[in-house]
Amino acid sequence: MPARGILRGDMEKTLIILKPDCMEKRLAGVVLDRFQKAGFDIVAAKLTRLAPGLLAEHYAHIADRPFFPPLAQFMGSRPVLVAVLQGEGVIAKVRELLGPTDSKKAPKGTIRGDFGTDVTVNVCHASDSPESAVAEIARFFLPSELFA
Ligand code: 3AN
Repeated sequence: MPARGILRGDMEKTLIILKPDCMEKRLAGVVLDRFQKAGFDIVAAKLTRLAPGLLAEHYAHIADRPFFPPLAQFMGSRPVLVAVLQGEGVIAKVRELLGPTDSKKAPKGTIRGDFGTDVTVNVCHASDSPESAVAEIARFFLPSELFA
């Protein structure tokens, strides 16, 4: 077992959002279990309802796309579980466990392939690069809220 606490504070981290469909279907435990079974630790977590301003910031890279308004409406439709996962290679591995953005194209055995509906209703968001992980974690958590 690796050392805990401040010794692991510089280990790779990613931000995940268990989306409204995941919460409505009561799949939070199942999805988190897959990440934990892959060897990753939960180092921060909270339940929150995403406000329009926060969604505009989080989805700034797609804010001009026609699918943004329905996506923002969906993401703000009920409280979501936002968490930070930590572990070696966590950013890429979590994306691999999720499968492709479009749940219909996601293979069985991936989280979206098993539980997702389509490209919008796709269970879980995860950071796609080290840069976005840093920005997204800072968007949702204070440094003091990370038990890294
Ligand atoms: P990902 O979350 O897999 O990194 P992004 O960042 O390209 O995907 O898109 C952000 C979110 O926007 C996706 N999770 C998905 O819910 C939604 N989205 C992406 N592309 C489409 C699309 N063509 N139609 C509808 N929703 C989309």
